[in-house]
Amino acid sequence: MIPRDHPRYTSLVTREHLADYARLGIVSWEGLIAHGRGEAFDYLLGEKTSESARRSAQTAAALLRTASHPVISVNGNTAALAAPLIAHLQKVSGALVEVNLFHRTPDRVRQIESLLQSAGAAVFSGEAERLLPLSHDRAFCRRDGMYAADVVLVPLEDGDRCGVLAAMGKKVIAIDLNPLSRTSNMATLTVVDEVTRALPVIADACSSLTDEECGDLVAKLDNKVFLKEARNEMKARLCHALD
Ligand code: PTJ
Repeated sequence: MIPRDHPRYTSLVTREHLADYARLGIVSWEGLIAHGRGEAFDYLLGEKTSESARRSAQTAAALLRTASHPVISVNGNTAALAAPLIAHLQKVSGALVEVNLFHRTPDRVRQIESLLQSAGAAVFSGEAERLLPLSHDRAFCRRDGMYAADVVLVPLEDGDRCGVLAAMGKKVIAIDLNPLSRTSNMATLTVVDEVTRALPVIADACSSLTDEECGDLVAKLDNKVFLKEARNEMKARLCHALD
């Protein structure tokens, strides 16, 4: 239905894909709204990975590589957009993959776990308990999974769980196109990039960085600088467009 020569072909195909997954119940209806917000910020980034985002993605790899118990948290949008990329990142980082949902139902958890498994991920599943101090269902996680993690990667998140995980002493890596969001500002490190562009950069760096490079990147980590660079990137593009 979508003509290949449409100037917004990729964006339209992605929207259709997410709408299909929403009809299946994997993506929540609210997830479609979240995607639209992401698209607006991506427009301001020129829909490409900035130099600053590349460095933050490499730093994310360094955090995963130096972690003793890294966990990748997956929600409906991330599974629909990037299940094979999550499976690959798991292989090169050794992280656990655990489903954690805001709009949580047993059916959605099962569907998302099985989508990840068919993409090649080994999903850490089993009985989840209400372990995080949150009044909504993102509180559910596994005692030996996210609850015990020292580093948690949270693509496309809303801010309160990020704050809670950080307050528990965990290092939180967010992937979020919005450098102003609560998540971006509460995370230990934010990769301001589209999730399907960010994950391969993180995975490549997991494979290629030396231990020394990982140590240097972690020592230099300053999330405020990464966020400022992302805001400046957007500001420059906006000013250029308005000139
Ligand atoms: O599957 P569930 O039930 O766990 O629900 C997941 C959603 C996404 C609905 C839930 O986490 C949510 O409401 O998220 P928010 O609060 O809308 O935050 C999502 C953030 O991700 C926003 O800051 C968006 O700008 C950003 N975002 C959206 N799409 C992308 C993105 N960031 C990176 N890549 C994207 N493709």
